[in-house]
Amino acid sequence: MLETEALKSLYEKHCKHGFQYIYGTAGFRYKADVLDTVMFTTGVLAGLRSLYLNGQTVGVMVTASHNPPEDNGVKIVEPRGEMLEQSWEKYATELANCASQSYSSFETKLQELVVTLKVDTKKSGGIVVARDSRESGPHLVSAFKAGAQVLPTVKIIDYGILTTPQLHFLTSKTNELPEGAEIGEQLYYQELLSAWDQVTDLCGIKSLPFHLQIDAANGIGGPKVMEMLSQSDFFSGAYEVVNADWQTYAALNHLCGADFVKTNQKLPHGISSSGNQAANQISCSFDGDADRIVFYYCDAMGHFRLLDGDKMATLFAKFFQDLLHQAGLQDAIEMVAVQTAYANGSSTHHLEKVLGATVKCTSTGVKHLHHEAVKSDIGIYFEANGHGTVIFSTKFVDTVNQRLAASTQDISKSHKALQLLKLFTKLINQTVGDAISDMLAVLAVLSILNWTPQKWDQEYTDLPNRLLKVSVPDRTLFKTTNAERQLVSPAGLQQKIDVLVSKFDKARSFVRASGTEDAVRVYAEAASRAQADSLASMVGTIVE
Ligand code: 16G
Ligand code: ZN
Repeated sequence: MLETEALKSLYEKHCKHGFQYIYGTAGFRYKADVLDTVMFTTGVLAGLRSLYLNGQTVGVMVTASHNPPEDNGVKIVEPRGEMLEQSWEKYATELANCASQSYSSFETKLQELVVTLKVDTKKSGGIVVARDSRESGPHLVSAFKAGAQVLPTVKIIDYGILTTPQLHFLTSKTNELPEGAEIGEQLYYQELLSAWDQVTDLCGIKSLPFHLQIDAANGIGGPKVMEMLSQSDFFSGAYEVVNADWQTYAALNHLCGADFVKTNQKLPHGISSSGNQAANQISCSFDGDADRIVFYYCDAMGHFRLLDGDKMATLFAKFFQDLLHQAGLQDAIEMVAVQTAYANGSSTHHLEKVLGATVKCTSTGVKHLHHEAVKSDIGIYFEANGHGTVIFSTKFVDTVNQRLAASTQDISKSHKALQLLKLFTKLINQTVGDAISDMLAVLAVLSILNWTPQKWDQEYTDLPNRLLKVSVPDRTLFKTTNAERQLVSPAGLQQKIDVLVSKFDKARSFVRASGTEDAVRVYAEAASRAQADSLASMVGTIVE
């Protein structure tokens, strides 16, 4: 570790005083101009995490996802590509707030962490870092690197601009592949495209059954998906990317992108309803850092129809369930679908009652869903907003490999099902929700099932729902239980919500504090649009 004088000089160059930080749902996320200090301390903390994990490489992503262009943020990624171990969020918050107070407070906290965590600062470690396309990115990455220099034995690789899932993927590959292996963006494209080619070859799919429109939210997903698809003969002429203006900073997430489409339940800027009415047209929107995706189309009347995270979860559940049956693995392999309270009641009903799948509900935020999903052999997790993926256990991979080795009937249905199961473990980025990889996986499933967007949509009908954002004096007073479905504080509020809910048909409503904005969110669903709207507004009024 650096000597006091060098440490102090770096600190003084990068840290400012007075701001209070919290490591939230997806890391630190604020207006970019207050982030210098926390970037610096996150550099230190990422280094400590790597040393604590015996020198394994940790990842760091500088992004504020779907937030407006003036925001930014940072999050730490574990060596296998998962979100930072929860017990360390506290250390990240404490170190940032001490640095925000004074140099001596920062130094004391740093020494304390080194001792408490028994970190040997002479050993070597590694960090890979990347940023999304925001204007503040380069400056914040420099502050981060300055922090990482506090532990000079920790080596940093800067990948420049990447999507969030690419950074997760490369972090995991850095730890998995032998030293000297060529690791970079290209590896990501090759793995996905090679899985895609094998899936389509196996299933005799020669071309995409629809024309595909991709709304890239004017974020980093645009150039990355174009880079990948330009390397594929299969996709040649089959797609078009709109809102790909990632170098106009102010355009990021503006009137476009997954969050805009999901929240407003309408087409983004740049995509028109006329082109979307054809049965062979499907569109999708990424968010600003391309870790979320939603699909949509327009029906014959020109009405916008959303195919969100819930629809993706049910699509994958049906697909994998069928494959497990065809492969004779339905009893050997356990599958679970993980949702949050925001999942539409109809999707949960469809999963449980129609598909007979096991459904679990967790708090909002990928780390919670991921944590639950890893407990199963196939864990399908999606937030309604389009953030999610499918993860497969080691037992699953071993079982499929063993059965494949024992299966000699190359042309049988069960052999093909086993091959497909194996290929989907490669087509899907299991480290985190990934717009690009999820897009390929959905397109593959629709092509294999020979489903149009309409057919996919008709699997079940969403209950009308409404999401409201309510400003309150202190959102920290809103505490929940039962996977955020019930309030325990403020006292008595849940009872009032229950009374309102009982007045409507098929109704459900819950209230939780946002983890990314200074507000409280109210969700309501009911049998009709009018009922969902009234319930949301009534609950909104008693929350204020
Ligand atoms: C973050 C989460 C996202 C979640 C959202 C909820 C990650 C990587 N991202 O963006 O999954 O849906 O927060 O926001 O976990 P809210 O707490 O403001 O409602
Ligand atoms: Zn995102």
